[in-house]
Amino acid sequence: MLKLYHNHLSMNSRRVWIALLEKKLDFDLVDVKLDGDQLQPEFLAMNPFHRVPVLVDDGFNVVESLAILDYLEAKHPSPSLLPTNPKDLAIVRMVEMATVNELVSAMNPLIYKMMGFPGGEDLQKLEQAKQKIAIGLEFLEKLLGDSPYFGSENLTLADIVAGCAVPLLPIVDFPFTNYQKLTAWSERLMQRSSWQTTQPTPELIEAFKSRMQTLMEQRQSNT
Ligand SMILES: N[C@@H](CCC(=O)N[C@@H](CS)C(=O)NCC(=O)O)C(=O)O
Repeated sequence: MLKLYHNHLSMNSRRVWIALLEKKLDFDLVDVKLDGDQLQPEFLAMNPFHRVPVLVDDGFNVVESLAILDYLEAKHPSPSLLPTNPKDLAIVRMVEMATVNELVSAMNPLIYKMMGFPGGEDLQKLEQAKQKIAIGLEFLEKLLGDSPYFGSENLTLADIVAGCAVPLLPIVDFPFTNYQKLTAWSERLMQRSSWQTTQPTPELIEAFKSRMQTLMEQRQSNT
């Protein structure tokens, strides 16, 4: 049986969880509490970088969410989440990488502001982040074009990766309704049971915020 070590609030874990559901695979979910479980020797033996997700398949450990998605696709090719046409495949890879390397990193200052972290009110950083997010969204909107999903008539890995980040933007005070194609695409994803099942609840988000705030206060009082 496949085993996914994950955390319900981790966008990286959620990608894999959604892929497992979309492929209708049987798997066990193991919740990893990120205030220490990930530093335990048993977990470090699976992932020395102490991060979720980790997929364990019959004693074989796979770390790094994008590598796990590729592993699942290669091992369980049906239903396919990757197009074969070179241009469409390039679109999928561009969306995956631009989401991870550009968009998600640009979202961090907005997340810090939402969490009330020290430095989270740095207006210059926030403005730069917003500009970078806007560039990312324009890039994605163009790549989506008139297709229902990135590079395909059906769901792809690109939709899963971007679909775990873009729909969170309104939560960090970046509504994207002026990107009409992305808005319709995001609504399409939200209708899928895989997105509904894996959506973090508002209670979980609130609990996370207050845990992070306590941690920041503790850090400040120790300095
Ligand atoms: N590049 C990794 C990033 C994974 C990652 O950053 N996971 C975070 C949660 S979203 C984590 O486990 N953090 C705990 C830690 O760093 O100790 C991937 O895509 O799997």
